[in-house]
Amino acid sequence: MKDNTHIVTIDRHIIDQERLHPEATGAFSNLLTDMALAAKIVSREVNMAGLADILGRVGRTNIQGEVVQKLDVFAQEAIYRAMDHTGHLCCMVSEEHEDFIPIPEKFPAGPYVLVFDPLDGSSNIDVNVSIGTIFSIYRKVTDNERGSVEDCLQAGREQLAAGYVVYGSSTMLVYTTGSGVHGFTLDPSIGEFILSHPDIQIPEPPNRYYSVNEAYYSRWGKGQQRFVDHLKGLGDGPDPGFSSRYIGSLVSDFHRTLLKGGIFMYPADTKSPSGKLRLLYEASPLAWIAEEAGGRASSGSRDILDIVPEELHQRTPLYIGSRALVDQAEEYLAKGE
Ligand code: P6P
Repeated sequence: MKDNTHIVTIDRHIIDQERLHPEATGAFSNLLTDMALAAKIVSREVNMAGLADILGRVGRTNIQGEVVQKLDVFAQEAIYRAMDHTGHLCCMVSEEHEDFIPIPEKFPAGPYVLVFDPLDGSSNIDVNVSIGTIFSIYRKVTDNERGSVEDCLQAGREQLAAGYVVYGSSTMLVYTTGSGVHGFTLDPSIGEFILSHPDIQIPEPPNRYYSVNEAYYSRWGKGQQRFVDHLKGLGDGPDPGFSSRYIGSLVSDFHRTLLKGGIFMYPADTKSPSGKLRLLYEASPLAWIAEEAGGRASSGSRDILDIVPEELHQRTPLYIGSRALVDQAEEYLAKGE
């Protein structure tokens, strides 16, 4: 059992991780620290959202006379402003922006690229369901000082860091830089992310959870239908004894899958032939985290991490979680009819 009695902040952990890489300059560590700062800012605002009506802030100007932004716009701005002046990034990609986001000329540029979904699942805020931020860091691949789309269109295997923040009953930041997956819980009383989940591994054998929106059953291919039928005990052989969990918030459904095991699926269907989720800033970061935690992530036919994006907001079907279940999903999909 790991000794969890000592208190490790995320800043300390990032420095300790940096020491595993003698060639590190500290720039990369600063990026992660800045991301943690942005997460604290977003967490404060998300947790106030429930009070927005009471405080008279929704859809009107707030007591400071400021026009209140939608939370996902707020999250976008908070991350952008925490990262744009650091001198470590050459450009960014956000779910909120059609094109890649250059670093303002007034700020120095650096060798890294940040891709992120500032607030995934924000439609769930009104009903107090957890939502999240997903991010990933790459090294630029061109000589273009201020970055280019080419620097952003990299396969997930090229990631240097990947992480997410889940704004739930507590705010957690989970990240990997290739040396395991580590979870930190925000202590708002001291404004610090404290290491609470060191070296996360997807449990084996997994809890028997499957997670998919079954309302789309009629739109799925035969292989997908038969896989879910199997998980429900409607296929051949004995009932495998699964339970269904679907929150409808990717970060929350993934976080549960990471800590408990099972499989999360967002399949392709006749309405969304490439699925709904985005490859660059949703599937790839979570896929690396899943692999680092002993699991797997697939498009249904190939590893998510091997897919080279052709456009910034490219979608992909996603099967992620316990390795054996992702493998099994691929087998059913390959059998098809
Ligand atoms: P559906 C939230 O809108 C989101 O982008 C993800 O967080 C979530 O996994 C998915 O959509 C839910 O989509 O079609 O099941 O409502």
